[in-house]
Amino acid sequence: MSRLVCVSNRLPLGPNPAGGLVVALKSALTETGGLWVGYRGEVTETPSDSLIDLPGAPFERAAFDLTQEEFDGYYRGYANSELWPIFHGRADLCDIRPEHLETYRAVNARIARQLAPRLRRDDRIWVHDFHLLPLAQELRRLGVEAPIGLFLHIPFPDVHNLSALSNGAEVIDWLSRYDLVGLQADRDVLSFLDCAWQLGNLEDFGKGRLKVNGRHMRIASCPIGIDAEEFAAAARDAPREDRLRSLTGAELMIGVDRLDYSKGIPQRFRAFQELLEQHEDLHEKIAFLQIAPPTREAISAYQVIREETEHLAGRINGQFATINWTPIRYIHRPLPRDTLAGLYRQAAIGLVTPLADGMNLVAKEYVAAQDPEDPGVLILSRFAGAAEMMGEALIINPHDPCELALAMAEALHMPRTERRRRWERLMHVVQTQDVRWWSKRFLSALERQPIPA
Ligand code: GDG
Repeated sequence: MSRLVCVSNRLPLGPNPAGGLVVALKSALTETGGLWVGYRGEVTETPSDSLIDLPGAPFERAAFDLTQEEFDGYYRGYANSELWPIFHGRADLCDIRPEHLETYRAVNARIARQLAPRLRRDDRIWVHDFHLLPLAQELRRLGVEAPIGLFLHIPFPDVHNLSALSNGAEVIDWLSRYDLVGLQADRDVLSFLDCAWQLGNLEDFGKGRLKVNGRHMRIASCPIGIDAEEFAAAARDAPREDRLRSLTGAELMIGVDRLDYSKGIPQRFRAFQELLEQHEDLHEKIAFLQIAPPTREAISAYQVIREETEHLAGRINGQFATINWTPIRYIHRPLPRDTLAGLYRQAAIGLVTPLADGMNLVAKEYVAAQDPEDPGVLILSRFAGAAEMMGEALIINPHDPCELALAMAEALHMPRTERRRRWERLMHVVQTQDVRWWSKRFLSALERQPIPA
């Protein structure tokens, strides 16, 4: 069996709570073994010439360094202030600067130079996400011949958004150097084909086989999953003291998201306000817990979303709170994973309402955490990749506060038989399309080399 080499921006280090990518990849690599290459998470004055080995995990780990200037241009700049907003349909939040792109290209070229000597001829190389789009091009320049695949964890933009980048056509060219590009959902595959058609030179041979800018490649939809059994067990076994003790007869509604403008947190707060305005009978009967750990705080769009979120929470609480009831509890800190699992299980409603999201693992975690006898209801945005396979959730448009408020009321009143019927179907999807299914699906597609037409 050939060795699996994963490359991602961050390595899983330290006690910090992981984002979706790290959670998923950690389970995949623990299963197969292999090498994981990524950034160590601290800036250095002079980056080391070669990768630094970090023992102490069930798989090999090797890190690259970044200087402050590289971090600012590659990570904070091009990746998070250009690609992230563009790929989430928010060209208006983009901060386009030529020096970001230059640093992004240079950092990818250096990662490739450091990685190439560590590679074996029969490795399979699995690159992750939008930080590393040019990596295949750079590795090929250095003569690496092993199969290279990219999995993009975020949505693929439509052509209008991609064209708002200064180098939209170059993005398509970067992707054409991979043997396989895996995307979260069918809608992303369609967007990729449209962009490749309009900004590149596309020949489509069907069944995911393409020739883009003269190079043969495959494209596939590979929806990411979770370790459903492990998560269900964590929820069952969560210490009772981690549960919310002060509910006093109210139903719990929960949201868990990095505080990112793509996650639709203010929209969700406004819908809750609408619900409380329309239904006085629900006052003191529903408690909304929003866990929103900080992320990318140095970027101004994230400071704006934090201010908006905190302002709204304060205003809504001021409007409706009683001496015995605080409608919104907002926690701007990460909680331990086991505590989260227990809270999901306790919650009658899971709120997942992004404006754009590659998949959204919280939707799957919420379902896995439920008590089969008395499961809660998932409310899910139709703009999350998860909506393609989780149609038994209450699917909503997060931009419409009235529709979302109606779904909250419907979920609160849904009879147990219907809750169970919906949950069983959702749980079946979460269990069968889990994280192992996802990595097998991607890696077996990577092994099938494109057949030149
Ligand atoms: C990207 C894509 C795609 C959150 N708060 C805490 C905490 N979390 C964990 C959740 C979940 C993960 O972080 C978030 O995953 P998501 O999928 O919701 O979102 P992104 O971080 O944006 O991930 C996304 C994903 O990659 C995988 O491909 O689904 O679309 O954007 O696991 O539970 N964990 C802990 N404390 C917290 O406070 N411990």
